[in-house]
Amino acid sequence: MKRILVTGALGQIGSELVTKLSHVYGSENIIATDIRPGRHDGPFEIVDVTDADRLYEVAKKHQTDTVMHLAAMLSAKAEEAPKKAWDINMGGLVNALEVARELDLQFFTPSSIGAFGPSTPKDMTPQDTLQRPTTMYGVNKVSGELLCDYYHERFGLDTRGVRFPGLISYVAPPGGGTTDYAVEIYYEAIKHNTYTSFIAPNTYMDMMYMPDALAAIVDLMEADPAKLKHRNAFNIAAISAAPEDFATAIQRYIPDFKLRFEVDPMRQRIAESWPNQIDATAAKEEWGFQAAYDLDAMTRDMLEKVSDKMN
Ligand code: AKB
Repeated sequence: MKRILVTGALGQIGSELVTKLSHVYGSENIIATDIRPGRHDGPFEIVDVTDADRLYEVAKKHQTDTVMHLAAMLSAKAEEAPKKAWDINMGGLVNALEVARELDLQFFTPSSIGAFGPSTPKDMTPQDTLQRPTTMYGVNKVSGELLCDYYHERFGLDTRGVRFPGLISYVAPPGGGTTDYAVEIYYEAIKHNTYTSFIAPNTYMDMMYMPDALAAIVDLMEADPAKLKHRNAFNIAAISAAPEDFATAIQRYIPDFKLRFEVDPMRQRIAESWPNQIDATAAKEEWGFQAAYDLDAMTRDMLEKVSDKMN
């Protein structure tokens, strides 16, 4: 039985991942940690990932065998405070990797479509390609991928990761990303029948519904290591969409929904530096990745769940 420590457990991914892992492995085996107080049915500990000693102490105390390191600043926030983002994203990652090395733990951390840049091929972006991102978040993600591969090669650590698209969910809000519009649009559709997008029309980015993202983490971590040619990090993809595609999908259920635009130049610049659609062939071949939700299935579920939440 696994004993999994999750950092950033109260964030957008963490809050749902802890629930999913609790179902799969038992809540008593999931050690949820975050910088602020919170709770789940199993152990919860306050951990600042920039404090290496505290991270080590908590991992050891709970006899952890796996770390899922999620605590990070997202792209838009990182662009506003680049040095702070470096300290949290890279400092936290190297601390978590060191704890994994010292205690010999399996290791997962997410990369992102943000690990690509303007010189990367934009359509069907290959698994192995040019990665020259122009954002601090992207620099952190590429460095993180390399660092995780380094720990695997140099120390034999079982590090694994995926490049997440923009993740869409209704449980916890995303914190300062470029793809956040794709979550906000559903809340505003339910509340006000209208949404003003900070991303311009015809700006395509990869998106994924949270249940597919969570299944991908569990499946990759359970995959036979002998089959993995890649490690950090696999392209995974489900939906490639622009704001007007979300509007059209929502209008099937809310016909008078209106989409307006007020473009935020900083987030638009980030979005334009990312791919339109990445190629997930390596993830499919090496560990059987398959997304279940397309734009319509996700929209139907999001509208239902967000409206239940509001009532
Ligand atoms: C962001 O927009 O920063 C994230 C991501 C794609 O990594 N959602």
